[in-house]
Amino acid sequence: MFVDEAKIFAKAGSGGAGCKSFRREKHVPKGGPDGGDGGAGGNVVLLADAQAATLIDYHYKRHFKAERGTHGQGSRMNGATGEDVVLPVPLGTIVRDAETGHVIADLTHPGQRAIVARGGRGGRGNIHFCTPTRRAPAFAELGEPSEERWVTMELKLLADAALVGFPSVGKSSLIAHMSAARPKIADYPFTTLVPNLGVVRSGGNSFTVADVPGLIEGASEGAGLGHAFLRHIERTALIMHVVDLTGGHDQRDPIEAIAAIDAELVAHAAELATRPQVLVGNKLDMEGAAEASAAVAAYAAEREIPYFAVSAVTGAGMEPLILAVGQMVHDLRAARPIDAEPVQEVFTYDHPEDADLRIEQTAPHEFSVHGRSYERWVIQTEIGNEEAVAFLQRRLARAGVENALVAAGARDGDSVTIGPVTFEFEAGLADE
Ligand SMILES: Nc1nc2c(ncn2[C@@H]2O[C@H](COP(=O)(O)OP(=O)(O)OP(=O)(O)O)[C@@H](O)[C@H]2O)c(=O)[nH]1
Ligand SMILES: [Mg+2]
Repeated sequence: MFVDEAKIFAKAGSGGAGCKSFRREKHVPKGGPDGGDGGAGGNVVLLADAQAATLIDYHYKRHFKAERGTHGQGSRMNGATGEDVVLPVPLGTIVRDAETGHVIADLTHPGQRAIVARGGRGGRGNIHFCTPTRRAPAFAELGEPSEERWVTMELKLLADAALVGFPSVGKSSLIAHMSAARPKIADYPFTTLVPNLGVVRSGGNSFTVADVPGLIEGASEGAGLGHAFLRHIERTALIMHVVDLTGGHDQRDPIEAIAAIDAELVAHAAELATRPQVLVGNKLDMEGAAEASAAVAAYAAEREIPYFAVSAVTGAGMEPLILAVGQMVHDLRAARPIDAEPVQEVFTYDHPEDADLRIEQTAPHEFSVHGRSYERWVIQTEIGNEEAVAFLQRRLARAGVENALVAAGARDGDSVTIGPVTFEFEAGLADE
């Protein structure tokens, strides 16, 4: 089975705590602060890798955890940064937040990275909190907790060519003839339920071909099985449009069948109207197929579409088809040079809406403060440490949180929740 979806749990490393420490020297009873910073936690990163072909590895191992940063120490020693976990994924992988469906990244070029879970920042050591009036800060920042989330990965096949057509026209029979792929072949519609990928050798070249489930009228609106697979076709350079020259069980006129499939492709994505195609008339070995083939040949010639009449069963006509498709793929690749140079692009996952300060009144005399940095300040504060809490309160007041609370109607004694902590509101802290 060709695997093109995976879901993983990514947990970054938390940041190490800053250190609260004072210099100790002979003859110096109490030296200045010398607590170092905590190290940052490692990230979980997806890396677009031209060597990776499938997402199958992520079906077996699904939990990934990056290293935490270590704590700062005395003598100004900073903690070590946690190691990132780097997961290679194939080009063409779309990465989403599993919960919200938000697209974090579309990894198409080698070297692109998506940070799917960001490591926590390290807390600052007490040397940073020294001021002329606070010579001996008896507090340091805690490390920032790490991010964690479920992430889905979806690989749109990057096959060179896709076999497209109604069910039972012989798409799987064709890929079986052209490549080492061995899909199920049977005389009923929707035999193929998941895409098959095959590698075809053609002259000195090779190309990849995808056999996808059959399309039917209305596929672009979700009818049948084809809909989910139309997206695979979007990224192939060439469409091998297969038509059953016998008309199949439904005795569908081949020309009408071709037009119906083309209409579904365009309804799915308008750009598919101009995607290079070859028409493949299949089942040439059957009675009446030769006449039908002549009609299709005329139709194709009028539209300047290359046409090949073949039999996937006897192999008749297959060699010229394979050579022609190989050549077309070769030319298309040359015309669309994919920059193989690795790119240094990093996608991060920010919630811009979370960054701003937002005050919410949750009940009479109860307020809640939202905003990523404010919540982080609280989380990184050692709440049992009076000096640390006083520092936090001044910091929040100076950042305008106090004024915003007053404007929202908060009065002394009201409850204010920021992140995991609830405080009693007290105005005027900024002036201290
Ligand atoms: N006589 C003849 N029969 C063929 C030829 N190609 C395919 N068939 C038959 O047509 C039927 C359908 O073939 P498949 O290859 O499964 O067709 P498909 O297009 O993959 O069908 P779905 O997966 O259902 O969309 C099978 O019974 C095949 O044996 C051919 O060239 N000649
Ligand atoms: Mg099939």
